Amino acid sequence: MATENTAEIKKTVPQAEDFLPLLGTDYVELYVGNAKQAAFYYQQAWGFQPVAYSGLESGSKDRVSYVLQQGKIRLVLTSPLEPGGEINEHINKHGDGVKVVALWVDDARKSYEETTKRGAKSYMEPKELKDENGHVVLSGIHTYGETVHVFVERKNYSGPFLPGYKEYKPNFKTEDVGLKYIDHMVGNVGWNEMNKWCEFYAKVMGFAQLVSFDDKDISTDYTALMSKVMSNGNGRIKFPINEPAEGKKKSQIEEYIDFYNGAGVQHIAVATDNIIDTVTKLRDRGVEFLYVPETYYDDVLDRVGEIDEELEPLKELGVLIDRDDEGYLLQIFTKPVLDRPTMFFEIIQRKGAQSFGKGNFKALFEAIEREQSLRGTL
Ligand code: TYF
Ligand code: FE
Repeated sequence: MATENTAEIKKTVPQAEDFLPLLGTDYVELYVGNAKQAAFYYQQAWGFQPVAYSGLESGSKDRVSYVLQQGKIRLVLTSPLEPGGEINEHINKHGDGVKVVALWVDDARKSYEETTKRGAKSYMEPKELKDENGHVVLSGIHTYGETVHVFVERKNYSGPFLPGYKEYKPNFKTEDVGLKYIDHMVGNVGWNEMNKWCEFYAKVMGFAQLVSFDDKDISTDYTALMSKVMSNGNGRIKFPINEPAEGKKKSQIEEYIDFYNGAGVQHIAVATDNIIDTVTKLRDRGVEFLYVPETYYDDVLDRVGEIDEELEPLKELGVLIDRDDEGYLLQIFTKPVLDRPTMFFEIIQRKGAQSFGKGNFKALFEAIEREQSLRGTL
């Protein structure tokens, strides 16, 4: 599951050798209350394709998981089949949310050793799983909140997902919507914890901060937050980290932390190479996006200059545009995809730009503020 995005990474600290080479994001696993219906949602609304299943029929007595895929993006939706236990506790505390950000590696044993010896807290000691399709090695470490990273070594495996899973073939299919890979995944952490978690990614995982052209330190009239972007050595994995900041109004990050009951994954940014087509399809299938006032488009081209796309469809959909010294990007954000105002998605199309849309923060945060206001949480 490699990402395509291997842009040159500007680092604050030059690095000698990458002790944790990452091939890409392997999968993202959500713990949810009803995996069957979540799987239906991600297939019907988001165009993910069925890949694999583990549950009663495959010999799993205590949990069920559906594996879906679109482009290189693999989602795993897991629910408990019994009361009690780690999954129920996670759902009770956080609602539905991301438990595992799995990273594809060549050597899961070495990944575990290199990170735990640098201070990572163990989640799963290296273990080998086998079936008729070969074997995989998995290991895992804790990160912010109750989120974990699982290292997946699958070079000796040819099955649909992992041992224990069988092929999942429901008798309905949806067209995909052109999603290609995970561009970045953002973590919200508690007050004054951003630097601690950036240091974790630097020290324990060998990541470096992307240069500060995109640092966010937003504490004006609108949403107050701070953010830094950490990236691994080859640039395939990018993890912005946000913390709340004191502002005139309640930070959207604080709202998240309140409802999630702690740190966790805030948004998953998925890349497309035709944002107009992708967002049109998503919207037609019922995915809800943040509303941007039409006035945003009055002077946007003065700010970003010429773009390949027509402005009218971008305006109609509410797609935001930003430029940096390498090119431009198009991005749009969904409303939270859960009842709690916690996780949402970003759809992004990069046309050279490797930044995160700094020029859109004001418009974006004002749109989020309008939603917070409707919820009475501003
Ligand atoms: O990932 C990013 O940095 C952008 C912008 O709460 C952003 O998508 C930053 C903070 C936030 C929502 C979006
Ligand atoms: Fe983002």
